Amino acid sequence: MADQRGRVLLADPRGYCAGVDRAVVAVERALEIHGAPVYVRKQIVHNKHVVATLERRGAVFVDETDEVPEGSVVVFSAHGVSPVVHEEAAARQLRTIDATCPLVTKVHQEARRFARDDYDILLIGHRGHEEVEGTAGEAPERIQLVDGADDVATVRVRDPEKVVWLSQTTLSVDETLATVDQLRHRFPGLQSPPSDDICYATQNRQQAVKQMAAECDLVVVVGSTNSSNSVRLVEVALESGARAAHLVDFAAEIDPAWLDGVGTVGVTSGASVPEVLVSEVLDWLAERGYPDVETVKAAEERLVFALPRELRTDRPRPAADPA
Ligand code: 0K2
Ligand code: SF4
Repeated sequence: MADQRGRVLLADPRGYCAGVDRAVVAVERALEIHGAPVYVRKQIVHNKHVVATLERRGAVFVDETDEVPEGSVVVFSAHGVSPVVHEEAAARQLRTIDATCPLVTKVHQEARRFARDDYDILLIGHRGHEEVEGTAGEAPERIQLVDGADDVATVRVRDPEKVVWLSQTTLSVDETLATVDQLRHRFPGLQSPPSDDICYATQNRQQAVKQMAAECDLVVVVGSTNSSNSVRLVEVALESGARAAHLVDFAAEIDPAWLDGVGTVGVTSGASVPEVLVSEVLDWLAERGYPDVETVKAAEERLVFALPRELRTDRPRPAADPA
């Protein structure tokens, strides 16, 4: 038990975004309508607790559609899938529910449009991330992935006047702008996407962390290690002046030694993180001498997406389920 009385700065917004809420509710609704098992291709969102909770309710997570018995119900995750995955599912007569976030679908549409107009597309994102695989699959012959400085240096285009950059939705805003600058140095005619590909939720969560980081001796980010947007919050905290920052899935993963000499702790969570996990972190901190919580507000979020059309009924949406 720490003997000092410290304070907590709590980022707002944090946690569930509109696309994650929709995707989690989609699996819950599919279970209500169709009964268990409902198959889900990949993790519906990148959060251990959400996946474990849905598994207990009867969701079965698989890596690929060929693991789903013919004719079964399968939900596609919030991160999106390439057209090939839709084709594979149709070939196996799977009943698909597409929980791709509409803001990811928007990037897919941009990719299709620029490919149709014969552009070379430089997709900034993390190699191997499901969202990038889905987006790149829209036009594999036109899209090249840019993941870091090596790719910036080696990427080749057919016509430097006909090249556009797009991005993954959950990147660091500042790092992406730096990458675009480097790309534009090589290709001055590089065009930008018609609207931001890094989504509102990613931007707002990073902004809230930036606002509080300089005051924080420690920032605790709640999120899973495979959650791109959550990992970015740790990086943003450190770049913005926090003395230390750590990612944890659960309060029990916090090392009490991290509190040594700490007066102010920042707390936030990634877009795939249910609020119950943040509450547990706040309780853990209160028990150790950090009972005072001040909110640091960066933006108001009111966006709500309709459920995937395969699940729409006249019934109103239930309030966000913390899973
Ligand atoms: O941040 P990631 O893209 O790895 O994904 P999650 O942690 O599942 O967050 C939700 C974003 C889903 C799509 O953009
Ligand atoms: Fe959609 Fe952004 Fe949430 Fe991803 S992080 S699901 S793009 S709102």
